[in-house]
Amino acid sequence: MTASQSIDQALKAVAEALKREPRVLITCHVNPDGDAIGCLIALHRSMTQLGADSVMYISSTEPVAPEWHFLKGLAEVVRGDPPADSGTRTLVCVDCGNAERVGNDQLVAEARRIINIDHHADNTRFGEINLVVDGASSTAEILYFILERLGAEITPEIAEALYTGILVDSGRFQYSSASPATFRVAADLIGRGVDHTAIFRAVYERVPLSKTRLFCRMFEHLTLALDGRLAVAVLEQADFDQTGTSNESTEGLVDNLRAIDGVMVACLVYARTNHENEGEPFYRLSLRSSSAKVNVQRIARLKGGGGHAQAAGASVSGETANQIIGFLRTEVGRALSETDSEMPSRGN
Ligand SMILES: [Mn+2]
Repeated sequence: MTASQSIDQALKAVAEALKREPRVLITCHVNPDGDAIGCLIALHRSMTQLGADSVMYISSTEPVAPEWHFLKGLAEVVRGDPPADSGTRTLVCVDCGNAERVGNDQLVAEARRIINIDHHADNTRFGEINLVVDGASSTAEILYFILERLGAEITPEIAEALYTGILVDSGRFQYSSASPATFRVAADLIGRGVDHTAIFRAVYERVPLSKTRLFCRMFEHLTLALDGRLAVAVLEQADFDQTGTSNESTEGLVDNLRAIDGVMVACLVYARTNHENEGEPFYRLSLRSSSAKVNVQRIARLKGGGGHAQAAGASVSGETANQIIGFLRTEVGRALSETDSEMPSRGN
């Protein structure tokens, strides 16, 4: 059986399962990005259209990054405590690599059934039904093919939500995960009324001045190591306080570190502005790699995190920023030397 045949069967199986679900609770990972929220809205609208009783839910209560505020339907998402009748609903997780990322262990433990739709290579297959396509640009791209098989009408609102997920997770169609299928899906969505220029402007060109100031702080605190191949920037609590920002303003910042000429691995280390353990150092690491040969997911996993080969993250408690930088030098150095040894002709 070819990979595409098995993906086709899995898409069909998920669509058939969703058709039979009268009551669903759709959720994604905590601190959601455009792919996660886009999928939440697109699937919710589709299930509602097909007659299901559907609720959208995100366990974290931190404000969603302003980049995603334009998405219609965001205000309908239940935050914090799940609805009282959650135990009677099938839990559908979109863009969520493992059960912990749902952010509510009890909800997962008590779910009557879990359907897991994702594109993270390290997805733990925690559902009863799992559709994980790790080569896909985004969960939104996978969802498009599910909705097609569900027979849902791709309304302009659904198209906009899916397009946003694809746009942001494919790095504006520039990452290697952007395949011919990605472009075909995007073209179809634009044909259905997506105003791609308006979405581009909403996501990338409405940057609050406060975030731009945080952006400047990031470059002020930049450290280059390993012959300029590792870029690390640290944002402390004071940087957020003095610029009037909080963690949601870090969305996309790390990509600007990776963009520096010569950088192969970029990491933004930032203090959590909303964590529960007041006073305890608690950093979030956002890692990016510019080469498929350097796998940052493996590095994130050493700190209990995960993600994709070229985009991953982790949370670290009980370490100083300097200790984290030391860890990154060691591990990125190791990963780079493995890459070097694979390329014996390198050197002139
Ligand atoms: Mn995603």
